[in-house]
Amino acid sequence: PPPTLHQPELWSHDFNDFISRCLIKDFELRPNVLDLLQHVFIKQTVGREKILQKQLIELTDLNQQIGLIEKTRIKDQTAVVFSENTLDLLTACFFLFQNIVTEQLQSRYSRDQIYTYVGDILIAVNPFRKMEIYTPQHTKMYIGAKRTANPPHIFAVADIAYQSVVSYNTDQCVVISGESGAGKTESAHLLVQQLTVLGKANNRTLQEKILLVNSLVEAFGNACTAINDNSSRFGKYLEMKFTCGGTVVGAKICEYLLEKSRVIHQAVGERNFHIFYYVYAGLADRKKLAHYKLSDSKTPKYLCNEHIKLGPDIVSNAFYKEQFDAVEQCFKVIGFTLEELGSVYSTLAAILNSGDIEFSAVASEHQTDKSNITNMSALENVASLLRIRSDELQEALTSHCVVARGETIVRPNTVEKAVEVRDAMGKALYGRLFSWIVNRINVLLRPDSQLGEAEKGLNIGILDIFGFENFKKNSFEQLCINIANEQIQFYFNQHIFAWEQDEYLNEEVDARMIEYEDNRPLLDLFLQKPMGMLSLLDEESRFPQATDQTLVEKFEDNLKTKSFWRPKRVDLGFGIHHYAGKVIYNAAGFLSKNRETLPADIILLLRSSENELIRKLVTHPLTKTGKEATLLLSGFCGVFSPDPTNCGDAPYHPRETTNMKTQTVASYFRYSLMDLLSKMVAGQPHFVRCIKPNNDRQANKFDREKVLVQLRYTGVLETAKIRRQGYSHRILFANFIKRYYLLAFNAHEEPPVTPETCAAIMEKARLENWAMGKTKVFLKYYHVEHLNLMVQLTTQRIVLLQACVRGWLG
Ligand code: AOV
Ligand code: MG
Repeated sequence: PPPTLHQPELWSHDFNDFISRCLIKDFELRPNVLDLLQHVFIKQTVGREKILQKQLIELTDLNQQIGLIEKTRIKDQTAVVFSENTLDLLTACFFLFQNIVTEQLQSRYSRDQIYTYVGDILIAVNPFRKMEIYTPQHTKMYIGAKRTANPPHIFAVADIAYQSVVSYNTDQCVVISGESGAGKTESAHLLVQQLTVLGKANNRTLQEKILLVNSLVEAFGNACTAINDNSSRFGKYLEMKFTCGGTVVGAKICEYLLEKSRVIHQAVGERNFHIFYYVYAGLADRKKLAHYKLSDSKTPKYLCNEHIKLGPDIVSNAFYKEQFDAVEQCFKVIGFTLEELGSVYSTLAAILNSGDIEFSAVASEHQTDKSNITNMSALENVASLLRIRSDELQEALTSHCVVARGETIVRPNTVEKAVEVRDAMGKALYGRLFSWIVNRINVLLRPDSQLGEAEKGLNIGILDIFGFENFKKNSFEQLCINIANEQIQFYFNQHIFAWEQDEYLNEEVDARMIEYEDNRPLLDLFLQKPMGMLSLLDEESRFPQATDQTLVEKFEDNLKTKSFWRPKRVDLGFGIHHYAGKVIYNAAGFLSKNRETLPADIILLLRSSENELIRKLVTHPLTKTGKEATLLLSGFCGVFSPDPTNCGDAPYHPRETTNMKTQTVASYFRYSLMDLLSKMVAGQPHFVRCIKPNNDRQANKFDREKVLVQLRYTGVLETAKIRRQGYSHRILFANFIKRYYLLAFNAHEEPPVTPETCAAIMEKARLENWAMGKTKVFLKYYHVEHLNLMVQLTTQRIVLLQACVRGWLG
């Protein structure tokens, strides 16, 4: 019997499935109501009463229907429901739908069921505590199991992706999304954990290495923010490589948009990248601080920030020491040499020391402010760690070259300018070190060159980026992070809604189009050329006289949309209405962050280092393939060469320092997004939507409002709808007939491959509500269930008959 709304226990497995069954099988009238509810829910009604009123009138017996629902569900909102007023009715609908979904998630959450399927999407509500659901027994339970055989789980997603790789030999990709702190990174770890088991890495070391990769990269790319103690400050696409037979043979990481500015500055209550603290404490523990020119009494400036005094806390922190040992162990297992490790530590120590270089102003004869280094010891430390000459470093920090009428003139740097150069060096060194580590890992985990192309060809990619952020103060970094999330949301929409509907159009199937919140206009607002926000930013970055103020004014003059506004009384402020909510940004520092120029003198100097790693960081493209090299270079070296492709080995010329045609962070960002997308589009996607149940990182606390907002903006509710209304199974005529012809024809018959044959089968099976395309039959999941059951029965009957006949004859 079909379930009813009174049986919440039946909701547990897949509440979307439940809703569809209730609404389609039980009460014929209900889909209309649900449509309306979702419409109301998505559009938020107010201001559109007229249109909705018309739709309401079109629905027959509406009051009766609402009444029906009222009796079964909305107990405490009776008054609203029975009002004659349309808007009140709609409000009631709104409450109803919100109740159904959030109640469901909440009741599951309270029973420690953090996972729920909505259609083929997995919703994961962050438990904020250790769960006993990732044990080896669980791992086993989900291997090759039918989805309905076990409770929803992240391991099941790993399994589906894996089974698809093996059965269809096509690339797969798992897209994990959710706001900051929702649990994306944890989910990514769990997926890798399950996939290494599934991939039966016959070589245990490879399995171990792949498992360690995440921890290693995250030590360098994650940091404590106001929202999440282990917040990803870069985007990570981890590809696990499989043979056609399903054995894991290697892995590869692509990293995106590391938030380098964190090296030199952290917002209130936030910290630098984890690795700095680990190394500082770890080296102190091994009495090696002096060797790396660090001191435990004087905390490096880049690690203290005005608002938190970390001081000696760092060196005595047992957790940091442990983590240092763990990171070192990761490095070693993955295959880094001791020499490389030493260079990594030196580079990190050099960055920390560089933050302590200070400048003071001295008047020069030309009345331009000159700067002097006031603490030469810090300068000496940096030079010795980087294995470069300290006098040259001093020169590169305090002066720059300009070319005028063919002559090279040395100009002094103001204190402000010198500080900028110093910080730019720290950021660049860290960013390049990070990329070098990632690239080294990729080389070490590359599939064996002995394997044939076909043997190392299949990928399961796992995308884990920084989540949507909305802090008290939001800067350029938040804008980039949020645009990236906007792009992922767009991809989700395309996949779930747009492409599915395209298929209906192509096959000329009459399916109702689902309305969804299309964030395309917003992406255009950011990415369009030449009038999008990033283009405007780049344009302004090219004017030496531009300021952050002129930039915001430029935005205001050119971005004429409701999604952009200037809040009153906020200097340099502008607001964006993102898919996930409204964010107020502060444009202070946008231009300099976007230009991010590292003077050529510094590059030249670093290229003269006696340390091989330092030289590598500034000389060669880090990856070999053409496109990747171009991407990396456009981000790294573009400053020196307007044509990024000839950068790596091209002879360097200091004259190019004054060339304003620089590659900016914004343009690098744009390339990276495109690159990421091209990877995602190449595989079949699986979606994991992480939900944060409260803002306090507390276990067992379910803030309904908070969850509801996330469900709304991620489009989960619309997904439920398209999964219900859409045809989840689309089968080519030939395949359909081959599988089901027994239901309408004799076993020895060979019916022609035509739509008529398919229709005959469906009619014989007494099924309705299916659709016929030009090449495929479009079915709902319950049609397939029914057809399979019938085929099973028919086959049994035939076998029985044959047995009887054999009995008679024999
Ligand atoms: P994020 O990746 O989505 O944020 P994380 O994966 O770092 O979020 O999760 C934040 C914290 O939530 C973790 O440090 C854990 O304490 C907890 N957590 C998440 N998932 C689980 C789970 N399945 N079991 C137990 N605890 C969990 V960001 O990277 O900030 O967007 O940029
Ligand atoms: Mg993360």
